Formats: sequence, structure tokens, C-alpha cells
Amino acid sequence: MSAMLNIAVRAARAAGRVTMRYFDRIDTVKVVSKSRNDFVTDVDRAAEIAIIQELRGKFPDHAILAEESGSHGGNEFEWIIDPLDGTTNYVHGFPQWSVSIGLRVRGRMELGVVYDPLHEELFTAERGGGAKLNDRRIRVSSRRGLEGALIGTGIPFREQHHLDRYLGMLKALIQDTAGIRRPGSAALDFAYVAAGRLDGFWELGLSPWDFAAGALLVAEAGGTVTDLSGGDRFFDTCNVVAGGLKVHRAMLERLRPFVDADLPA
Ligand code: 2AM
Ligand code: CA
Repeated sequence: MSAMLNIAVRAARAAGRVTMRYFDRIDTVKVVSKSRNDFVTDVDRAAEIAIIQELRGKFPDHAILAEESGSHGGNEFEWIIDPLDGTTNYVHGFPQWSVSIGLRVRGRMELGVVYDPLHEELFTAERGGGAKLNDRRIRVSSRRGLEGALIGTGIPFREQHHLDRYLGMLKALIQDTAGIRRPGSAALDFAYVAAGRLDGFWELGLSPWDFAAGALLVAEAGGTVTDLSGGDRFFDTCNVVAGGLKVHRAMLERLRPFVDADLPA
């Protein structure tokens, strides 16, 4: 493991300790609404501080983009951080949430860590080095199409002007697959695609910290990650489709009829 990945893992574990400390006494945690259906707690903030302290201590010149504290300027090395992905699950005691840390250098993802402290699962990837779960190599599923596929997604929760369009997509994929899951932590959904637990995943209107690390995990596990048109502009559109090559291709085909000028790819 490279020294940088090592430090990212240490930062993720520090955040994991913060989240675990409060998970079995959630009733003591104050929940604040950032916007409609978008929540933050002191746990999110404390976990983010733990990550930034760890990274800033080693890399004082690097830039940071973090969900709760925004953008901290720096050089061309940019850490993209979600200290607690799946806060809604977390505050309900629903055991599906994670810590996500990615490093982007001159616009290209170089490393990614998604950590699920509750299940003690650490997903890591470095560009060119493959993807791992707790130090064992993982690969996307080799399924050859949508038949029998298990697909993850996220239901639009904040802005719902694309809801009908999303429901059309959902219907198309429900009809052709073995099932759809909406676990609630996008970062972890990408990690599950990387590990072959989900054959594919799509969601509209994500934020970069939801997918930065996860997208690299999928790519390094042999999968494909694109925007809705099959291009690589998902950091701009924040609409993301991921999966093994064949499942991904079939998903794009089913989603295409719902993409037009109103919904950028
Ligand atoms: P968050 O907990 O870090 O905000 C995908 O649905 C992503 O949207 C999740 O990873 C989650 O990340 C975010 N999200 C924010 N509010 C949500 C909500 N009310 N329901 C589902 N997801 C939400
Ligand atoms: Ca978050």
C-alpha cells in the first residue's frame, strides 16, 4: 500500500471511530436539517474534523473538498471527503453508512477509500493497483446482462423535479432485472458494485463526495463508470451509472429514453 493510501486509511479509521462512538446512543445526537430532507449531525462534523486533521497534518499544501466544511484551497492534490455517507440511515439506526475519502490529482482520481466501520469492511483502490476489500482483491461481477442482475440506486430525496423521470427509469429496470436495492449510502453502493455484490448502480443528482472514491473503486475492480450518456463527465453532471461492462451497457440503453435537454447526461 502506498504511503498516501495508508494515510487516507488512517483518516477513514479515525472518522469511523467517531461515528461508532455515537451509533448506539443516537438519541443523544442533535440532528439539523441543511435543506429539505438533507440532515447533518455533530457526528458528521466531528468525523470530518478528524479526517482533515489527519490529512492536513501530513499534507498541509493539499486542497480539500469536504461535504460539511466545503472547499479549502491548496495545490493540485485535492482530497474529496464525505465523513458520513448515509446520515439519514445513521440517525435512524439503520446499519448502512460509510466514510468516503478520495484523492483527485489534476482532475484524475488517484486513490479511494470507502470504510464501513460497523461491518469492519475497508474498501481501497489506487489507480492502476486494483481494488481491495480488507486487503483482498475484489472484482465487479461478470454478469452478461440485466437478466438476474441486482441493481442499486438512490431515490431522489432533495430536488424532486426529476422524480417522474426517475420513476420511469426505475420501472424500466425493475422489469428487466432480478431486483433493485436502495441501501442509502451511495459511496457504499459503489463499493458493493466493485465487490460484485451489486451488478450495477445508478443515481441522479449526487455530490462529488458521494462518488469520488467509489467511482475509482469500481474502475479499479474492472468496472465502468460514466454519466448517463456513457461519457466521462459525471463529475460535472453528478448523474452516475456504474457496473460491469455488459450490465453497464444494458443499463445505459434502458436509461437513454429518459435523458434529454431537461436532464443533462
Ligand atoms: P449523505 O448522507 O452523505 O448526505 C445518495 O442518496 C446520497 O444522498 C447518500 O449517499 C446520502 O449522502 C445523500 N442523502 C442526503 N440526504 C438524503 C436522504 N434524505 N435520503 C437519502 N439520501 C440522502
Ligand atoms: Ca455525508
